[in-house]
Amino acid sequence: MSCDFECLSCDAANYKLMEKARNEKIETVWDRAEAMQPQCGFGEMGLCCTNCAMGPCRIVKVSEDGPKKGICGADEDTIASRNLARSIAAGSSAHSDHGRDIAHALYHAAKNPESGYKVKNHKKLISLAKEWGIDTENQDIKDIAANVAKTALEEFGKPFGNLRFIQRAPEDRKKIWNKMNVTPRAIDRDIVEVLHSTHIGCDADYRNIMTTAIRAALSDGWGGSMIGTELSDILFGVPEPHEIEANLGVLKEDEVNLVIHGHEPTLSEAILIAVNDPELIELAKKQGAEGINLVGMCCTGNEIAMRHGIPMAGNFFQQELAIVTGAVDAMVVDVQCIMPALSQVAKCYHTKLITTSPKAKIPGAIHMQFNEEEAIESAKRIVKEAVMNFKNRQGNIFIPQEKSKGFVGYSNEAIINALDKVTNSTAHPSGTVKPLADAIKSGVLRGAVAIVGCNNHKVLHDKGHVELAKELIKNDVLVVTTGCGAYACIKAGLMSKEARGLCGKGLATVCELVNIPPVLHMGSCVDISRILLLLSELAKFMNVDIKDLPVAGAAPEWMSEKALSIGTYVVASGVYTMLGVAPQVTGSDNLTRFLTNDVKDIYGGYFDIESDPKEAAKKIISCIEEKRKILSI
Ligand code: XCC
Ligand code: SF4
Repeated sequence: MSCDFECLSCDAANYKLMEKARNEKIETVWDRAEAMQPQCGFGEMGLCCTNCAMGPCRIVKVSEDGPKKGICGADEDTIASRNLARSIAAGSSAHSDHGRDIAHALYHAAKNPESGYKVKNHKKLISLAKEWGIDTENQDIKDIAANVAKTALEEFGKPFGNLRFIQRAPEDRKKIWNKMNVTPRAIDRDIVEVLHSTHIGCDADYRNIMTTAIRAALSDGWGGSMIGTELSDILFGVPEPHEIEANLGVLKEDEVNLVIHGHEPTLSEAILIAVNDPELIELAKKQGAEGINLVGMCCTGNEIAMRHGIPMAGNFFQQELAIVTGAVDAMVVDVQCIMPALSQVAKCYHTKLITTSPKAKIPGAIHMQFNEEEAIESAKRIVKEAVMNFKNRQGNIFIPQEKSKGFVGYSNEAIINALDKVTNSTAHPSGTVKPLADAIKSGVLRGAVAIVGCNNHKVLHDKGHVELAKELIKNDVLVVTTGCGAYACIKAGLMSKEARGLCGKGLATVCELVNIPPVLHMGSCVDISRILLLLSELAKFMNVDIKDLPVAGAAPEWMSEKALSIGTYVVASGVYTMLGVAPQVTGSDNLTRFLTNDVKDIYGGYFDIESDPKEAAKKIISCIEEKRKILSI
């Protein structure tokens, strides 16, 4: 590696492990990123097409010479927009398929006692059933749950009409979507349409390709992701604030360490029940361990942290390093963001990498199918595998000391509750966003920004998230966060109550009064649907559209197709969105201008690109102040 570890990550927990990896000749994501340089210029600009077997075709942009069209005649705009649209569709499909799995689990909870799942939040179930016109009078709770699950599943492929959750958006927003013909219809249909229209010889108009892509992205945010979040809350409970520990220091030398990594709470909730099984704990003790230590990684870690206070071990770029500690007895994974490299790393230690989903098998890993039909039983088999591996630990163990404390689990319900407690509830109907609106209107809070997304070697690990969050809270901007951004923030201490010391006066006062940290953990990346709903409620309350609110989105270290889908639905929902890494579209001037400029006039939101967190903060703050001016607040 050509530089010290400090220029690769700003998380000190990683340095000794990076050194350990180097000494033990373990290759990590940073080594592979270095070996990949220089990265392909055609790909970087979105100008390589492999959509048919006449290709690959690539457009030469950097010089006068070389082809300017693909063999079929597709130009740079067509090729770049088709590539982007397909990525958005893939991202939307990943989130939405997650939502579908939750809906299936809810159905099993209702109809199949063998599954072991139980509906936890009856209130939210009944309220959603009523919203969807499902009969709740004198109905058995299980029948209501089954009907809600079935109705949710129908959202994926219904032949007519639009998605139900669209009704939750402000009227002006719905009008824009209708006018632009992007109102999502059925989730699968909207995703399929992107694949169809980007097939060779179909849509060649970049603006129209983006229309189709935007519809598929909205199908994610206001469809698949929202179904995932709402039904997870019904099944597993609405998140509430918990104080937890985060970073690789949560691994324990004397306990069986089971890292759960991936996305879907259907698996992690079952694993959580299994690790508390007295027989398995006894078995762990027989193996010489003090107990079983369950910790989370990536979004699935967010899910069980915010519902159960389980420690968050690390984000996307720490998955290999967790194994390099030598103390992980099993890493259990389901879907998304699981590096195939893990099986190579695991081979060098005693760690068992256990895949559980038919959608994500990895050569070299052990596959133990997780069945929702008998969730708890299959989770117990997986946990047993981890427990029995404890005795195989080798001598080369190093667990870093670094861990931070912070509060996680700020669902919209939790945020509204926290605000309700301190404001005079006779002055406003309890359970509304009025206190939040008041704080924004009065200027005590200048606005709010969601910092979300992944890690990417193109940005120093965690720095994009942490520096941006610090700049914003210093300027009285409330930060909410999800995904791997949330890990970065909690590890840096920004979710502790002490972080108030880093805030401007207004935000510090609000945090003090409401007893919240200045950076609020709102969950996993499907939970960005919570943010959409909060914005929607706020806009309706203030009698404006989402685009008028002094808010912004930021994905300083994004890398996944899911992040592209998120960014697109957030922009199409009216929110200015700052990216720390440029998307692979810059080869098309028209498409780049469309995303960073033209969409503003249509949807109100638009993309901006800035990799320096301080500069990004300046731009975001000036956008927020501009909105305030227009609102005369
Ligand atoms: Fe994956 Fe969701 Fe990105 Fe983290 S933030 S790297 S998508 S785990 Ni969602
Ligand atoms: Fe080339 Fe056109 Fe085929 Fe793409 S679709 S590979 S541009 S011929």
